[in-house]
Amino acid sequence: MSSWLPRNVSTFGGDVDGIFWLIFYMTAAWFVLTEGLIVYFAFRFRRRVGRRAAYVTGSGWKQLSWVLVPVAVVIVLDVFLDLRGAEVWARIKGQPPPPALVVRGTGKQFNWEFTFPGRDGSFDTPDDLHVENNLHVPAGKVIHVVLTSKDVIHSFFLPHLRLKQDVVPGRQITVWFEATQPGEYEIPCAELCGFGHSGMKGMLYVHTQQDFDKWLAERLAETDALAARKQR
Ligand SMILES: [Cu+2]
Repeated sequence: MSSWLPRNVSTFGGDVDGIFWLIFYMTAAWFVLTEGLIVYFAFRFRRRVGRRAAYVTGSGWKQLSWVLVPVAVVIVLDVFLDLRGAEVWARIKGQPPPPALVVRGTGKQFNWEFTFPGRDGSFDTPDDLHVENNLHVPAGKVIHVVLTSKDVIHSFFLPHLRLKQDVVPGRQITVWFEATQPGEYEIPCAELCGFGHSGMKGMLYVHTQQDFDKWLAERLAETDALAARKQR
């Protein structure tokens, strides 16, 4: 069954999938039960010669209970689901664990721009590293992505990491994840943001720490070389 969903490579992905399957099985069971009863009753009480149709007023406890009992069961299941969901929500959206790396993610028409703080570890300094569309991170580390948008609403979506967050101009929203396996994973935009929306696709590259350090050192060296050439 889990083949419906992309492979989970996030530390909190199992919790999100747990809620997904809980909702799925609960609604599936309810669907089969109610549709089954409709079909059964339609057949059982079908029109027959010599049998008068009953006039159901819906008054009286016996008739009312056909509505009130299922409503009560639905409310109980709903509250149960809300409580389970709130637990997972609090774990993921509550206090994010301290980051090993902070990256800025800016949505614009029609791509993502990722900014790494460079050697000094702080943003808005000359050694900031800007990368179009591709986010590179080490595996097994807590990554914070500070999201915003330059123009319209976009949605930052990492399906393999079970992470999705709308990005809104004028607002900074920090999300976090910890990828468990190195690999290449798609970053689509999940909000219809204009004519270039479907082409708005980036990649998440999860490296081993060693490979990530190597990638970062190479990119920073490139930026240095470029800056030196400009000065000449
Ligand atoms: Cu979009």
